[in-house]
Amino acid sequence: MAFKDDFAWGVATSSYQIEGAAYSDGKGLSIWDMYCKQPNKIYGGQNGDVACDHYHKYKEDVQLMKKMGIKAYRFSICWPRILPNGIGEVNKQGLEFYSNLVDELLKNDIEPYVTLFHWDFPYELYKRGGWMNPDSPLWFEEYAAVVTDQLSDRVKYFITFNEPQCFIGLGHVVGVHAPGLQQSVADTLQMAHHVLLAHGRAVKTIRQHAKQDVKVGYAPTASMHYPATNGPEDIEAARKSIFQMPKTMEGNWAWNVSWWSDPVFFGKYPEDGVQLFGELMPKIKEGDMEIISQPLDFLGQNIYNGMQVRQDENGQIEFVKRYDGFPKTALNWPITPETLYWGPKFLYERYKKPIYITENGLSCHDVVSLDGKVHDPNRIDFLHRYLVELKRASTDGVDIAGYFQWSFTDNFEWHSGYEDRFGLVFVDYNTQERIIKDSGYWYKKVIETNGEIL
Ligand code: GCO
Repeated sequence: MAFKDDFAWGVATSSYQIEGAAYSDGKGLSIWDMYCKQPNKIYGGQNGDVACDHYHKYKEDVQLMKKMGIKAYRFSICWPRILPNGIGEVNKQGLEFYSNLVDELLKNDIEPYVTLFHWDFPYELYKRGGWMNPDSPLWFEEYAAVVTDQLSDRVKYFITFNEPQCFIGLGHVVGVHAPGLQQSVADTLQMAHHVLLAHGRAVKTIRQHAKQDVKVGYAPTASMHYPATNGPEDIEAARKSIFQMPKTMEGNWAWNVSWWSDPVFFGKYPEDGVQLFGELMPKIKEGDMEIISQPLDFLGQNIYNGMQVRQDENGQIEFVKRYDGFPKTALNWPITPETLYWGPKFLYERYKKPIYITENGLSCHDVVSLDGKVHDPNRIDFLHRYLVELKRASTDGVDIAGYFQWSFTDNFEWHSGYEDRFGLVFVDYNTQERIIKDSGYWYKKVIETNGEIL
């Protein structure tokens, strides 16, 4: 059997990208609220103030999911919506929103997967140094406890962090995401260490506070390279290329797998990274690595693309140049379905945990056609190709527990604003009307047949 009977066929979103209601019902500010106010940061000067207005339209949205046969919904919680200052006073109305959403999902047989952090960091805590502050792991622990107390009677699946590679790398190294800073390697390594500690503390807290047997995981990202041929040398080169650390500190050091996943699963930083960073290494206190490596139930991994790799004549890793006219998405991301075979395979070999693909998808230039429908054959073709590869991985014995398509609806794509459409559901931002795209109906068939039609 290719996919397990209880395979979690899902869709994913994140709070800032869909909720809107940025200033409603006692919500505090996040760094994304503030970042979007700065000139020339976001495409067209756009922001998430209204986004898909999911905060008000969540019931309608759950009905759309039901219509599409969705079995699992991965969403994130806006930390300052429930703790306006990040710690301390709890905003009841904010909690209620998520509680109602969970009820609505369960009523419609959709399993909620809650991500604690998908980048909308509380502005009040940012003013106190954000992830640079050694107290930040404790802040996150407090937040995790509030969420678990409120939701774990009904929610079984929790994910701590989404893509630390991005909110540290793009937010603090490259500076193209909130808070838009370019900080030193030493500082960002220290922040990363705090994020990892926050992760570990949250895992512990979720288990302590949970009202039922819960499953806890993590959702990093990075490129998933794949071999040029099935020869053992090329396969080994691809494997190495995924887990090696960058050779230099130039550019975005945070864009890698091992720095973020080895500490979590093995309780230690990867040796090549320790060598590379030398005296820039963060301060590691006694007991830190133990906190960071709390046992997890699963690895979530966001996979979009990767490079083709082979071993050259000298036995070195060589990234194969893409041919002219290589397939790409509307955002110019390469289309590399093989990443959904080799990525899970290599990750499973190394970390030995059940894997959820917590995100995978593409942006297309979707339009509403004369017939009132949204025809997106490119998305169907993309998803089909990728899912065939995932199926192959599953058939080959990789323990794959679920797949979440990014994204449920079109939404606020960070610095690209609303220019790029990632949804299975089209959103008209003037009217907030939703239209299920052809790909949404296609995905429904995939789900109904548990992937038989792939
Ligand atoms: C990410 C985030 C999502 C994005 C999606 C498309 O991977 O960057 O998790 O929030 O919207 O990946 O870029």
